Amino acid sequence: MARVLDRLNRGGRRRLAVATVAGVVAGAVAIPVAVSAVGSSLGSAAAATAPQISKPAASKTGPAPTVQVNQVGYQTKSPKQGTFVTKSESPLAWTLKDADGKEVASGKTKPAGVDKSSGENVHTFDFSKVAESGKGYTVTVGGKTSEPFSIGDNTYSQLRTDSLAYFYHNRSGINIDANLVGKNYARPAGHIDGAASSDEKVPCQPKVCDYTLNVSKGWYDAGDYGKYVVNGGISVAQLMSSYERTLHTKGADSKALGDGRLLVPEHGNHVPDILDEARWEMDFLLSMQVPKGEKLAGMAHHKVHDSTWSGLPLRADKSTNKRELHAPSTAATLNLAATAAQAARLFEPYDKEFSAKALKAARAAFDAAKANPKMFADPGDATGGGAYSDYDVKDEFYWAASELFITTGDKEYRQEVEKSSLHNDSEALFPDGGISWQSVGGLGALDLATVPNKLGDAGVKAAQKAVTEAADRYAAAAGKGGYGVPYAPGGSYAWGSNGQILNNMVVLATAHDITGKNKYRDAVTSGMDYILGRNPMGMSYVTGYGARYAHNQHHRFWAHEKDAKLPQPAPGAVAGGPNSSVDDPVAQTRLKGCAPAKCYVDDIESWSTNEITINWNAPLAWVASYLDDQA
Ligand code: 9MR
Repeated sequence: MARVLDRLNRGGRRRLAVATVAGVVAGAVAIPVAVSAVGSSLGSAAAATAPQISKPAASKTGPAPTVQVNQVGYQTKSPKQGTFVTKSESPLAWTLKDADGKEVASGKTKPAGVDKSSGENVHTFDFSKVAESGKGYTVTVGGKTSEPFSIGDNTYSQLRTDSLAYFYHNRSGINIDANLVGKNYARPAGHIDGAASSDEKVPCQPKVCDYTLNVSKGWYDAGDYGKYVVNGGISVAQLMSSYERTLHTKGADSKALGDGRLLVPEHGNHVPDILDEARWEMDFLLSMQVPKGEKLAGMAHHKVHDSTWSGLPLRADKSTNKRELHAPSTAATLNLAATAAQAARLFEPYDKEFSAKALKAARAAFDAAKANPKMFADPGDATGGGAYSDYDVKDEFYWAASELFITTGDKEYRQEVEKSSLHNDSEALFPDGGISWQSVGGLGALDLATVPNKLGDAGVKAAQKAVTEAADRYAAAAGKGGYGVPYAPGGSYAWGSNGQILNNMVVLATAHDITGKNKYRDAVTSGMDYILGRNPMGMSYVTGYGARYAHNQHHRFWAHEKDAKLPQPAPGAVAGGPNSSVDDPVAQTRLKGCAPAKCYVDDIESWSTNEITINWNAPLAWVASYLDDQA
């Protein structure tokens, strides 16, 4: 295959991706959705459109409106719905006005009873019939008016770029360049050699190992400066999948993710920008593998972080905390196996050496995990960083085996996939609460269902059925309640509920890619409406998006609320959102007795409701990219 690639490299990049995808697994089944001629992902840097940095107006503050809409906007062809909080039990008149205050449409609300997630009586209204593009529309019901919103086809173009820029902003080990992000967001590299807190020669916690590793690069996890293989895994996988989707899905726009298009410093290297971003994390993940010759060679260290919790604000380069590697774990090792296997096939056209290195690491990791299937991270190991512990790694095994099988076609991995109790079990792969860093089996299933592989027609169809069954459940959840949200975790909202909802939207969107059925796309759209303002808080959870948006997220550098000289979170970062177990003191004081979808406070100290992380922004970016493709 190397020869084929050499030829294609010379022969022209347009055909490269097509040949490579077919070439990775000789004789792979073509997935029914993969009907597009794969577009060039490689628009030359010169021809590409440079990324635009958005400069949002300040968020409105004060009481939220009771007429709740997607404050960013509705795509022309999508359903357009909103929610009104009212005590009234009978239908009320609503009017839609344009920016000049002229009535464009009107109708009657539909009483929906008490919405369980908010504990409030609500009505819904529907103005789907309006398809005229414009800005500054508002809806008025019962004397109350919504925030303004647009109708149009570029609703999600900027969000696609901004949500991916989140990852560059949060890179470790590199200067964040003012030429790319503007001077407010620029900062010196953190955790580089010479810094008091460096990731270039990190020892283990006492008694864990006697070597040091260079674990620089990667993304900081969240508001803290920890780097966790487990959470890095799902995040980088979703970035890679956002790109991989464009290779196999009709109408998906790979160019928007291509060279010169996103906020990364690697413009002009002929590698799609989204892969450049993923590579920054992959290099880190690979560096966490226990080196050859050591007893646990092939395993991956679970995490690296500060030995104590630091306060905030704190710019990464100013940290003086000691960094430590924590013991290897089976879950981290399988995260490495899965993502390195996926990287091997995606980077093959661009960097064969890296692709081969990744595949070798993935195979070694899988073997090591099989030899050490029960090395679990200690849930109590949460000083200076999160625990990310997980006692059930069946799903990690399934994900890793799936990715290795897709990339190599090897019988050994096929057997691992097929013998797993999770195989094609929709409810186990896709829990109602959503896939997450702790529940990753669905990542394998999504790829088996959409990336060409050797399962055979019946095998691929069964994988697709597991996806569409899950999507049916999520779509049904969206149809209930007053907010159209595809999330029904049984009465409570999880830590990072917005990330969970976005993950459900990834499954719905994939079901739409597979079947073309609009009901799935519509549930993705209404999920995004929830994220961007049609929710019980009446606000957008994405920084810089909507008239009234979350802007005080828990972050050590974007800590404007603590220090006016520091910036607010950059545009395109999604807050974790309502968390009904309110796990931090600020939330506990301010949110006593909150209904699940109202357990949220936009305060920098509310780390359990208002943090931002890579694993919530990754599905946001995936979904923004999908939705922008629908326009
Ligand atoms: O997202 C994680 C959530 O599922 C867990 O319940 C929670 C408590 O263990 O931790 C969350 O992850 C945090 C991590 O531990 C440290 N970095 C910030 C993460 C987001 O809040």
